[in-house]
Amino acid sequence: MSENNGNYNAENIQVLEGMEAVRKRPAMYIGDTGERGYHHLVYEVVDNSIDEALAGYCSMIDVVINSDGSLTVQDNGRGIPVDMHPTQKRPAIEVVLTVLHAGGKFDGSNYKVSGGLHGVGVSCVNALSDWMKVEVKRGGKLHHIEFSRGHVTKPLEVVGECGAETGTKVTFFPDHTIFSCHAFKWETLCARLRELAFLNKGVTIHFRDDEGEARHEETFHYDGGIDEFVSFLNTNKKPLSPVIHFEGEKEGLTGMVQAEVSMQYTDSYSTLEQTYCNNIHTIEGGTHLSGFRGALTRTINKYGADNKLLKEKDNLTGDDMREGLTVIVSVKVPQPQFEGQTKTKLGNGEVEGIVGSIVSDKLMTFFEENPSVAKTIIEKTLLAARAREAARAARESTRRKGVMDGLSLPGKLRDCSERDPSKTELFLVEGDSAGGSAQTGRDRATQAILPLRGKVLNVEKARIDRMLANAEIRTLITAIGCGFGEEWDISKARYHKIVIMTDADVDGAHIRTLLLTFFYRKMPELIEKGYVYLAQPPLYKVERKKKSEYVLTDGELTQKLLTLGLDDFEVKSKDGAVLDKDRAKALMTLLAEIEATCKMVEERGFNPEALVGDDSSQGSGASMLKKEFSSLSSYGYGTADWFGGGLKKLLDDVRSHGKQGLSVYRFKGLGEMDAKELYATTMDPSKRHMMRVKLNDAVAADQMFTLLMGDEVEPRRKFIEDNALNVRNLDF
Ligand code: 0RA
Repeated sequence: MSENNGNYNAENIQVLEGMEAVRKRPAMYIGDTGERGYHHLVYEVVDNSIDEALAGYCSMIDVVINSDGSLTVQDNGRGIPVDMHPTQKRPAIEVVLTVLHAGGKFDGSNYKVSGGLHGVGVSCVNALSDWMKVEVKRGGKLHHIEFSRGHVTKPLEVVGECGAETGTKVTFFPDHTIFSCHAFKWETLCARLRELAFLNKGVTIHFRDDEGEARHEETFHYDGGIDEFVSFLNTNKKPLSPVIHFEGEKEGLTGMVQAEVSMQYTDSYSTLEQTYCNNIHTIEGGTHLSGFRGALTRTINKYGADNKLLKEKDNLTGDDMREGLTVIVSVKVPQPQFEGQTKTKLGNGEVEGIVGSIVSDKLMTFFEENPSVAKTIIEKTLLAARAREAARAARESTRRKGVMDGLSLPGKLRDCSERDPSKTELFLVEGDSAGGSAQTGRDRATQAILPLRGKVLNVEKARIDRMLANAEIRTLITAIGCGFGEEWDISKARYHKIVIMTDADVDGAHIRTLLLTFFYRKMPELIEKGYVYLAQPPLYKVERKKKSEYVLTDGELTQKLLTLGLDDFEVKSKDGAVLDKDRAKALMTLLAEIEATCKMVEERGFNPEALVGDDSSQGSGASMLKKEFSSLSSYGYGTADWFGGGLKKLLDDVRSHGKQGLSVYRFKGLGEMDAKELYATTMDPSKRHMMRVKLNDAVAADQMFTLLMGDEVEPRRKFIEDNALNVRNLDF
């Protein structure tokens, strides 16, 4: 208890127990101690600043991943109170940061509408941080306090003046003995911070990464709020309506419920519905979503009937009416109830009616004022219904032939004998020749093979009826066993591993993307459940002294050649000092990177030497080269040593030395491997490498599939050009 100077009282003991409880059972407070929990710490802190913004006191939030791996959240809110807490006899800031659930405002007038998934408050973050430093600007003074693992290590003190400025700056370093994840991910935080900026219009969130190699920086500020969110989600889709916005508030059971909806129809065949309660993404939906869906169905039916655009026999379903729809529903509920498997389903019953009535009234008015848009939407809805009907009829007829229900499996499928799906794997193999090898080499008990011929249909551009008319797609649906559309049932999956096995070339990548598009759009639950995998066949076979070895990537091959090449080979720094093996290897790796970047820059029509020499040159190629050459300077070498040819020769010498007595063979496709080889390298569960397909960010995934597989050519061309720099190691 030394940190409390011995004078602890009953409250202090409670604090200690509270902080210890969080550290003993972290998962109970933040969900888990992996990647999710690690990032959750950030959301918990940011949410406090968002609360200040919602209360009207804060306009700017600054988030920085620091170079030491810690993270800072700074805002210009009122600042955490620093005066003495009336009963606890310690500064209020100490109470906020060390007492569970004391993060809220003390007077109780201001319910916490934001709040992370678990709403545990910043004191939990403190308990789970190796250290935390907090600075508060308030009352003209700059205050500072420090903690370690939830306990005060430097008591509150005034360290300066701040004039009229106010705000809070929290810096923390998560306790790595508690978490299995040890770094903040730019993409993960970016997605969440962008989302928060959309959901809380007018707030500026500035985000910077001072860690890693690439120093990213982004500012999120949207005066249009969720309307801009919808436009953002529909980038690269062709709109059929303007963005339609509804909002309103009504008294609920526990206080005022606010609801906001933005929606827009596009010509796409997919639907994107994202719902939020108190800024929390309710992935499993809930009463706000059902309220919206019900109102949409009622309104379209009524408007359609009243205006003779729909007839009784048209028999529209809600799915038909949501084809091509992108919608955000955001509600603020004083005491939200979260249900469902992942506690992301809103349960408060009264919210359904509140959202429903706001949408019904205002959507009807919109249709009446915009009859041509209403007509376009209803026509699309009718097309969706007809496609669904046609698909159903086709399904009926195939069912009679026993094709869709698994009774008769497709002829091309080489099934396994095991019937327990948790033990079985389905390999989707590109081409008949690889299919043959896979079929011969496989473990017949647990591994099934489905050879795919030619390109799979792009489902991004086809409605359900055309899709089901496609033989390859039908075969896939039957083999997987879960049915389709209205009949979908994940529990009928015949395999819990579905492995996409394609060649490591452009065609293979295309087929892989087509299959992923199909799974993501039409069977998303397979991806959510983690059933979809990508096989990782080796790129090279390396033989040396009659012993062969497989190499997975270009990077691995380079490393191998350099390691072998450095054997009895001396490398010196510019000043002539001989480098030890590790430093030599690091230098050679750097030279190989410089070589690759130069090559890429040249391929795009630039002169690498000129780019490096010109301080004003921008773009990713220039910045990569500049970074690489700045690393090179730690060996005493400069750009002249590379462009003069000296270092390039060194790299070539080491590589060719490494190649001596070595034969390197690059596989051109899976078909080149015989059955034994294919099994040993790519299919054998004890040796293979596979990648599980995960869905980290639904927004990014939707945009990526729209971009890569949709109609718009120009944005796709631009994407490929922009990203050409990132794929230099791939055979694109
Ligand atoms: C308690 C009370 C008040 C503000 C805050 C906490 C507060 C916490 C954090 C955490 C990060 N930024 C924050 N900003 C404010 C109300 C203060 C008042 O009434 O003046």
